[in-house]
Amino acid sequence: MEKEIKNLREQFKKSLAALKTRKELLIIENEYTGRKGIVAQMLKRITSLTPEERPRAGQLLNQIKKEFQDALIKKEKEFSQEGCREEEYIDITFPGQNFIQGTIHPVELILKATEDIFLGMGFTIVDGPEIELDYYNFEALNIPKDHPARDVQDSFYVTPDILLRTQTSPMQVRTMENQSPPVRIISAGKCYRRDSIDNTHTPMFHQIEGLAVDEDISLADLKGVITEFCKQIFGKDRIIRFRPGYFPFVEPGAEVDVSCGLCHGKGCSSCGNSGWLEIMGAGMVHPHVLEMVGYDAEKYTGFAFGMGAERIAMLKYGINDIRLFFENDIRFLTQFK
Ligand code: 2U9
Repeated sequence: MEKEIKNLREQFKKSLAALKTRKELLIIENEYTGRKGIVAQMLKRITSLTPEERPRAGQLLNQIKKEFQDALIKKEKEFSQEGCREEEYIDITFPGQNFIQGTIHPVELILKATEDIFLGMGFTIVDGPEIELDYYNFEALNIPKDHPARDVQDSFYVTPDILLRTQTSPMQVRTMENQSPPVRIISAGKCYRRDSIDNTHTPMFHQIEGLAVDEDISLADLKGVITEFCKQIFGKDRIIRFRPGYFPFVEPGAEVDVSCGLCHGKGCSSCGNSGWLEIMGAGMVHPHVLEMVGYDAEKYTGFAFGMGAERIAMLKYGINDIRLFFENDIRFLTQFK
């Protein structure tokens, strides 16, 4: 075995001299002095030697292992002094690569924030189909076939009775059909209308609607709930006002404005000098809509409101073109966190 050890020393010297990278050094270290390396295997073979030969072989093998380890440490130090090219070894002290994390879409931020605000006021969230029956989208909301309100919600029809929902109200009707008052629900999601694209219209947009039906619900409840929503979304200093507005499913109906955050009602270029920004439509649920779902309209009253999520996002973040939400420009999208 003595001769074999001598040869091994020569072989190791050659390998060491040919070393160019730290990676190669690790391979050689493993090959010679590793747990399953050449020296370890030779040490195992000692048992096959005569008892006289064993002490000398053991001594030589331990000596050569120490020699190899010292030589490898020396080489490692040389590498450190020279400096290595990055791809040749892994520097575990080097900071890790940044993980690129996505951001939440601004419309989704508004949908989630709104749902949270109304959950906090005791509402529950309902969700439903985007492909709807004409009955739930129009008829049950006081918009029969010949009603002019259908013209302003030009729709994508799948069959004469089925369409892509133009508003999220159908889900509210479906919920009322399956549930007795009290009802406090928020329905939010995608809606579709055959609008020409411009800076405030896209054929798909997101709507958020709320509905509360119970005994003794009044316009004052609606005002309180909308005021709280506006303060949480736009800021504590905001106030709201109601202007009369017509929607077939509510009576009376109102357009709701929030005071301008820049001029606080005085009038500036961002609010068209009016001091107010229109944010939603609202009103007291039409008694006929309540009757259509089987509610006693003498006993129960309700309020409802509806808004475009994109419009709320545009007002909150100062965005002037709705198309930006759907162009997937990462420079735009990553600004919202
Ligand atoms: C039921 C009864 C009544 C929801 C309402 C509005 C007024 C409204 C528009 C705002 C901008 C739609 O996105 S938009 O184009 N909505 O003005 N929505 S009251 O009224 C309901 C809903 C459900 C059963």
